[in-house]
Amino acid sequence: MVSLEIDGHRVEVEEGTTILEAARKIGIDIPTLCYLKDINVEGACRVCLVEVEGEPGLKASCIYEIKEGMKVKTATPRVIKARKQIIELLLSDHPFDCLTCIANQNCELQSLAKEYDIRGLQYRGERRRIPIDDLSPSIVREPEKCILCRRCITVCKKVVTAGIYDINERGFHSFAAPAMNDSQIDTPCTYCGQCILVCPTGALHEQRQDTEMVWEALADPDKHVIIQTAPSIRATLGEMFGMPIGSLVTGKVVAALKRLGFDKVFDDCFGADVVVMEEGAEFIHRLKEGQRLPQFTSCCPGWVKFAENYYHELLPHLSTVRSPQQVFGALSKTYYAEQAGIDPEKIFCISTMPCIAKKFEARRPEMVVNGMRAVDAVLTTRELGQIIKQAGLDLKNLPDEEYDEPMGYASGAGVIFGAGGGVMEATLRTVYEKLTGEKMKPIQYKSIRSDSYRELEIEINGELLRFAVVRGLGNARHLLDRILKGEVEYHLVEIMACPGGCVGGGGQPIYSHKDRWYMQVDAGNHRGNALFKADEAKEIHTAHENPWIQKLYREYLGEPMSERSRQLFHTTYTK
Ligand code: HC1
Ligand code: SF4
Repeated sequence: MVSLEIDGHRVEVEEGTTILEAARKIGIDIPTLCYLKDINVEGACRVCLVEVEGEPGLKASCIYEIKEGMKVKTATPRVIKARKQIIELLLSDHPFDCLTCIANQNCELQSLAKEYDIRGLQYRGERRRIPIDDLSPSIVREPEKCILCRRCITVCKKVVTAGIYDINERGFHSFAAPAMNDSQIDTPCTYCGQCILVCPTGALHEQRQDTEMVWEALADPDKHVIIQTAPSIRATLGEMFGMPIGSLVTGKVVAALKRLGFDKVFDDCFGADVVVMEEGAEFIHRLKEGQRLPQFTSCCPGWVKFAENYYHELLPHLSTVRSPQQVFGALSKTYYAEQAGIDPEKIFCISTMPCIAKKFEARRPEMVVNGMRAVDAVLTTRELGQIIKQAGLDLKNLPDEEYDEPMGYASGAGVIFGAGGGVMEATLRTVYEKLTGEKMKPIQYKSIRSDSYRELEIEINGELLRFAVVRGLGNARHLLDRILKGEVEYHLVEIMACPGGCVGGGGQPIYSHKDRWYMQVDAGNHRGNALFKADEAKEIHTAHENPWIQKLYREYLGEPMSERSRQLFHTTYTK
């Protein structure tokens, strides 16, 4: 251990700790616009300057390691003046459209300008002029708002392992972007949105065109507007209204959507239950035939795109079942239209998702059903929160209301899809019972819950089956490489692109916190636990026991993987 003094307080920390981390241990939060613990330790923004006794100049505390007996001052007139100067310099090359910026009131640069009482700009002059890239269905880049913190670069490189961004140009003209400043659509970006979660300003955000489409659809008397809510929304939307992380707001979300005027409010977890039926049947079929194993789950569009970009040879191993979002969309324009006696062309199906890649998925040509888009518009959790606010509704004070029939009741299995290991767990509950005739024990399926990587071995009918769950595309790459080298063998693998699963998705509420990504991962655990609690509160925990799913198969689909199911729900990826 090393002992030092920070602002007159003694502190003992491990060797190799930086001043910034040591200060945090005693409750001193040195400002930074670039630091992300273990991920982005670059000293790029220089806002974290401090004075070290006996050392010349000021030191960037996020990269400066402590030494025995060191005396640090984190808030002296010299330090404050230097930090102010750095913030002013950053502002001098910033577009200054704060009032209309997507990050307004959730921007770390704006917060620091306020904290440091910056009232005017001494440095005015030339500004960088770089066009916005808004060509992708999922992500928008506004490079003039880039403050060169490098967080997006390192998260994409180290956590996602896609390496989309780097610094373009030199000196004053620099900004973070794909090589040659290509549009995001011309890169192997997976649209996971993890870079959005760490961007300290409004330089990266989701494509917002769907919000307008939703308002227009709601106002159109010729449209029958229905909405499906993703599993994780119920565990995260409350945060947009000041509720604690992990608040479960299922009934309040329904109440808000009904007040907004949606003709029907349905649960995407119903779609997830259908996916369990189809994917479970597909797995049992592959297991019997010994074909295309391991089977990979395919409900995460970020992972599907990652596989298309980097693991082409594994595409035949992906489950052919579309995601719950798309399965639900397909049912809305066929089964529901038929049941409700509505022309499917008049149905406008909206989904609300914690994910920006879902916007891309909904627009994929593979997702068309009977010549129609299955899902017409996709709102992120953030966009949904905003729409609810625009309608003057305060979510936390709304009563709890119930989803509509016939696609509003889901089993607990459908609900846990949004949590770490949830898709695997939901599938195993049904597959195990179908193969053995017995219920799987909670102790068995709970062991697969994870925010990064977990394995499970179970003997089923005398055969040892191996399962793996992996969250985060960097972790996925590691596992896939091991599978390809023959170092590990599995029968079924769940991959979700975001750390913690959908609860950590790129469309979830963003914290204006100085270490955003870690905050988000932590939040992910609380949110995931809320979904597991929601499962516990349900009477039915398996998709095949959901009476509404039984009715759907009895009256409309026949069996899982029937001809109709295949036509509506199954696809292949060939890119
Ligand atoms: Fe997910 Fe899914 S769980 S992918 O994380 O399979 O986005 O919440 O909606 O489609 O159900 C996301 C969440 C979501 C789908 C389901
Ligand atoms: Fe990288 Fe994901 Fe951002 Fe694309 S969306 S640039 S893959 S972090």
